[in-house]
Parts: sequence; C-alpha cells; structure tokens
Amino acid sequence: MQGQSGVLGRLVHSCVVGTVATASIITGCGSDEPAASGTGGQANGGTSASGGASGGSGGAGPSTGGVASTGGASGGAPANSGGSAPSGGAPANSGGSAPSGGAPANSGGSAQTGGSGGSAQSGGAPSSGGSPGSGGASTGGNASVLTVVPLPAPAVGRGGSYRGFAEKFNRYYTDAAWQPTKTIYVSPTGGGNGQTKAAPTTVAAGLSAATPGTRVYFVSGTYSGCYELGSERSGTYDAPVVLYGERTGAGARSVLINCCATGRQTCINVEAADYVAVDGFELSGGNYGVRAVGADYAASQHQKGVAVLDCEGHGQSRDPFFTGQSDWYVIERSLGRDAGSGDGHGIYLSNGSDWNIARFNELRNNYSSDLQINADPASTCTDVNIDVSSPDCDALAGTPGDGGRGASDFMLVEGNFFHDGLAQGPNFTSVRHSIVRNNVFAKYARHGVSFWQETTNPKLGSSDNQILHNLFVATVANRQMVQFVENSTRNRVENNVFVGVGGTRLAMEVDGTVTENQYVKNAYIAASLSGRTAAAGELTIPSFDQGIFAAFPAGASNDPAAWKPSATAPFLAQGALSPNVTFDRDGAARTAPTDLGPYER
Ligand SMILES: [Ca+2]
Ligand SMILES: [Ca+2]
Repeated sequence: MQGQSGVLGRLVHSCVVGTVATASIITGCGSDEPAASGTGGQANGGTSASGGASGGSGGAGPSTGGVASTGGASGGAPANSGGSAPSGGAPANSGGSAPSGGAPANSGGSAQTGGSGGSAQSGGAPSSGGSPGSGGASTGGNASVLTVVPLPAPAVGRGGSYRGFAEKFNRYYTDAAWQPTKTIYVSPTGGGNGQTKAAPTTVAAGLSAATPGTRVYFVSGTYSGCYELGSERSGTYDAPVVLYGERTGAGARSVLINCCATGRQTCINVEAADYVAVDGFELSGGNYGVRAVGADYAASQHQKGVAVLDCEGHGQSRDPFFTGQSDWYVIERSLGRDAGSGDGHGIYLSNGSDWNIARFNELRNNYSSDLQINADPASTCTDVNIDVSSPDCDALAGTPGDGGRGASDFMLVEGNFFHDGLAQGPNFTSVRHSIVRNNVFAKYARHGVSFWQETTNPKLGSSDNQILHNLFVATVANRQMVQFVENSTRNRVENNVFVGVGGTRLAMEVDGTVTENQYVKNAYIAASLSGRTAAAGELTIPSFDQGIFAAFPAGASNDPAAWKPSATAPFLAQGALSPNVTFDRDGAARTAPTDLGPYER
C-alpha cells in the first residue's frame, strides 16, 4: 500500500495503483526489500499484533515434508495432515484422507523427515487425496513437489493436480485442444463486423461482445490505447475469454499496444474478471502492461484463472505485469524489462494471491526487484483491522474458511531467467509452501533473492518452500545472493549453485529466527555464508574460474544458455536425483547423480 499508514510509521515505498474504480484497496505493494539488507527498505510492520494466536496451531498446515527425493520415509508426519506418505511410496499427496478440516495441527513436523519413500511424484497423481481446501491434507507432507514438465507443455494439464489441489487454471493454458466458440477480429482502426480477419471491428467493440468461450483476435498492427475487461466479461473454467495477438508466420509477436497516458494507464486491465487469457502482446509504456486484480482481499473475493502467455512488457513506469488478489494465475514465456521508477518490478504478484505460476519468463533491467511476490499483510490485514495473527490473515490457502489473505501459498517459480537487475532480485514476502526451481538469478546492482516478511507473526515468514536446482550469481560485495530471515524457515535448499564473481561474494544470509531450513548439496563457489556454515556434503570451492560456464561473461547476452556449465564445472554429477526435478531448465532429462544448478549436462 501507499504509505498512508501513519500508525505504522513505515517508509513505504510508493507503488500505488492509481485510481481504482471498483476497489480502491487493491494495490499490492509493500516494500521492496528487507530492512536488514540496509538499502532503505523499511522495517517490518512493527505492530504489536503478534501476541495472539501463536502457539503453533492453526496456521500453516502440513510440514513441508521434504522433497520426495530425500526418501526419508519416516514420521515427521504432521499430526493431522494425513499426508505424509507412508513408506510404501504412496504419494504423500494422495495420502490425503483429508481430515475434515480441522486446522492442521502443526506446521512443525520436521520437514526433514517428512519425505516419502519412493515416487511421491510419479505416483502422486492427481489429487486423489484431500480435496482442496479440506485442511492441510492436500499438501500432505508436501512430499510431492510437482513434476517438472518441459516446455511447450503447461506445468499442469487440464483436470490435473497442482500441489494436491484440483487445478483451476485457465483452460487456454492447460488444454491445447480447447477451441473458442466464437472469434471476434479486431484491428487498430476497425470498421468491419468483426466476423472475419478481413473485416475486423474495433477493440472496444470486440471486448464488449466477449462472452465465455470468445477469442478476441487482434490482427497484426500497432494499437494505441488502454483496454479493460471487467467482471461482466469473465470467462469460466470451462470456457475462458482469450485475447489473442496475431503472430507472424515465424511465430513472432506482431501486435504492439502503446499504452494510453491517462487514467490508470494500463495497456490491458483485467478487473475482477475471471478466466481471461492474454496471449501474444507487446505492451509498451504506461503504468502497467497487463494488470489483473480481484474484487477484494478476502480469499473468496480473489480473481481466478488469468493467464498471461508469451507477452512482452517494457517501459512501464510501474510494472509490466501486475496482479493483486489473483489466484490460479499463470505468467509464462513472457519478458518484463525496463520497468521504471514508479514501482519497477518486472512481475508483481500481490495481496495474498495463491496458486500462481511464473514459469520460463525473462526479467531484466528492471528498476526494482524483478519478481515481487508480496502477500502484503500490512495492506490486506492490518490496514483493514484484521489481526495479522488471525487465521483470516495467516491461514494456509485452501484451509476451511476465508482466510490467508496475508500470505501467498503454493506458488511455482520455475525456469525463469532473472538477470541484470538494477536493484535487487526476487522478493518472496510471506510466500509459503512454494517451489522455486531451475531458475537463473544472475547479477543485481544490489543483492539477490530474499525470503522474508513484513510482520512479527512468525507464521507469515516465507517458510516451507523448496528451492531446488537454481543458479545464483553475484558480482557485488557484501550483498547476499539469497537471504532467509524473519521466520523464513523450514525451507529446503538443495542442488543450487552459488557463484561469486570478481572476488568472494556473500552466497547466503540466515538470521537467528531461521533454524529449520535444510541445506543439501549446494555448491558455493567463491561464495561465503553468513549465519550458518556449509552442511556436510555441500561443495565449497574457493575461487571462481569463468571457464566453468559455457559463455562467461554473460553480461552482454540475454541468452540464459550462457550460464550452462562447461565440461569443467565442478558441480556436475554431484546431487541426488530428485523425482521432483527430473528435467532441467531446457527440458533435458536429468540423470543420477544430477548436476547442480538449472542445467543438466
Ligand atoms: Ca493467500
Ligand atoms: Ca549430468
């Protein structure tokens, strides 16, 4: 939110949304980085809210249960999650028997032990288990992370399981066989009836005629304006509304929208409309490229099923891609660059959204954190008089009731290329039970990735996440490549590569509130640790040799392949193969023992 909250006395960085017609509270904001980093992010909320409901119950459901690959068959099963795959290898997820719902007893069950035996993943099929929302069981020990699916397939197919929940994503994304029931052609000038490509109508006419199942086909050209779909233009789970930008014969985008300069200045705004897909647009300027928001903070008021695919947003003063209160959102194969000083995030997922996917995107040269996931409990809870320690604020997504507005759960951040940021790397702020894998995080002017939060409620720490097979690169001194602070605990950090360039750099910073992270087989190359020491079996390599990468220095390149390992990379064939990360960033099958980092060689 904007810094209106004098009570908190926060130096909130400005990231307003401008005039919001239907719900002025929709903003999604929060700070850009932890105060601890010392670069001017504000301190946490500092309210006195923490006291209340702690005590360990209620909140976060199941333990993270460790990645299936760890195999540890035993116990640790959270009291009632039901999950925790019996050693037989039954998928933890299906182990369901989702207890009716009582709040999951604890989140404590040590992640370390919770793993499942065998193929949690392979078997872990579709949510046989606890029905979504039935209380924790669905994540059951979380042994099933989520199988890596190479492009061009979607991360999850139509009707499949996503982290133990029946998927609710946009069908245009999950179902390649889907066909629109109606297509309306539009062009910059319009003039036709819209029924054929030769007779396109105006964008305004096309959008106002959209109903579930409609594809609005933007013919090649340069458009000037801002376009909006409101709730009356919602699609449905079975019949989405699709905004499609024509491609050239070679498959390149050929529709450019130059954003308007008035009002919200959003090229494409999806305002409390569900099940809208936006595919194949270049969006230039304005405040936002594609903005997708729900109706209100409460989970039941969130938007559902927006998909942003193969788009490019650049030169927005705020964010190329922005969401708030938007569940089951996907952004994939999109480029967000050159976001400006008004907010400056390449992708911003805000306001306690859950079940989001950010996959195979490129973010570069953005003014602020290139991926900002901020659940915004200050905005979604404190500012509207909801205690941050109440289930309304901190409940795990999918648990009974309408809670969890101040936390973002079950996010998937996979295969992205984050690089050459003008400030800091991705922020995971009150982000829980999420997966971050096969990404490249290379070079920031400030520091790298942060797992943290803005409140004093320990349950809102960025906890129970899986950080697997990523590459982190830093060139600046004394700024961490990744940070876990403010109760961002019970995270599993495995098979990652940390590289310092130009001298020994700080790989990781961990504070005293973080005591239950697991660190397995990470490689630290010219990279130091703060707050912990390397675990047994981790690789510590004192100096960096640029020959370990395919094409170092990669600074002039926007090709992530520059960061592939060479034959001399010291982190090849070092890790245990996880059934949950069976493919690398390029879709190549991983083989045991697996190479650390995002690429298998
Ligand atoms: Ca939530
Ligand atoms: Ca290999």
